[in-house]
Amino acid sequence: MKTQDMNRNWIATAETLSHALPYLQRYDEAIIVIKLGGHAMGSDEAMDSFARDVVLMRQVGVNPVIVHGGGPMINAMLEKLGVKSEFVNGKRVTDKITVEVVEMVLSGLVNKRIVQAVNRQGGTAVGLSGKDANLMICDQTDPALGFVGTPSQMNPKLLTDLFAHEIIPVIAPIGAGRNGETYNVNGDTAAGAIAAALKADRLLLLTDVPGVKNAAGEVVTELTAEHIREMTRDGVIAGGMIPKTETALAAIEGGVRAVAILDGRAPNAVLLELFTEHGAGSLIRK
Ligand code: X2W
Repeated sequence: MKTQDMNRNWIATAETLSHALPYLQRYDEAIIVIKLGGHAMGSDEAMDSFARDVVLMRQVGVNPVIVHGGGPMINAMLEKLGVKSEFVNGKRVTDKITVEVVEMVLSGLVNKRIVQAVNRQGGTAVGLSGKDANLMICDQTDPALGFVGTPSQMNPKLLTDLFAHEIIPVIAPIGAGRNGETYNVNGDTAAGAIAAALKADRLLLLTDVPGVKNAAGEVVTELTAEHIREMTRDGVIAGGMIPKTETALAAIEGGVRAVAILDGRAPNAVLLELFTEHGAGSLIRK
């Protein structure tokens, strides 16, 4: 027997869908680049839920692109292999053996886990790295960091071709060197470069913190590039948030309309950000 009470949830669902209409219209054919950091990749259930949200985006006419990290997964594999690894200013010092492990873990294990999760939800995902179709050509960032690359030439045509076929690209942050080198690229940096090359409508940086916090420790929901510069100068933005806000500023300079920094572990984070009035995390605009 069903009661009216049990129907309340469905009524709320219908109402939510109805309220989403203006947002669905706004994002029709929009290019949304989603950076999924290693720390935001939780259990298989959380991954399935993320994948379902991305497939829903595709279903309603958005062109989603996933760029992933995988720092903790690289650490775990390096440890198993007994290879030591250290970070300088948020970047992994990457020697020859390390770059091989980084490519295996990111382009292999991590990339295919995400591709499979999206496909299991009924989407069509294809896994790539910056090497495919010369998507991301890199130069060495700093000789002291070894095989760490800075994106210097982007060739995003393959991605727009995939959009035309409603295929969801899933991209590992590995860059191609001009002389056949393999470069390890910070995941946020890669996502920013890809979003700028596509002149994306949104870059969503999914991380494990709820957003950019002010001096009182509250998440600021809307900021300009100028606010970010001020808060960095005053030391309010510090530590691990700096690479994220730097990526955000560079992406906006590069032509991305807005960047959101949000907690990828929160349920339906990307849907909340894109399709509701509430939004999620911090939205940064020019
Ligand atoms: C990163 C690439 C992975 C990454 C690394 O080796 O860990 C550099 O540091 P998250 O999960 O997004 O942190 N590359 C140069 O960025 O992963």
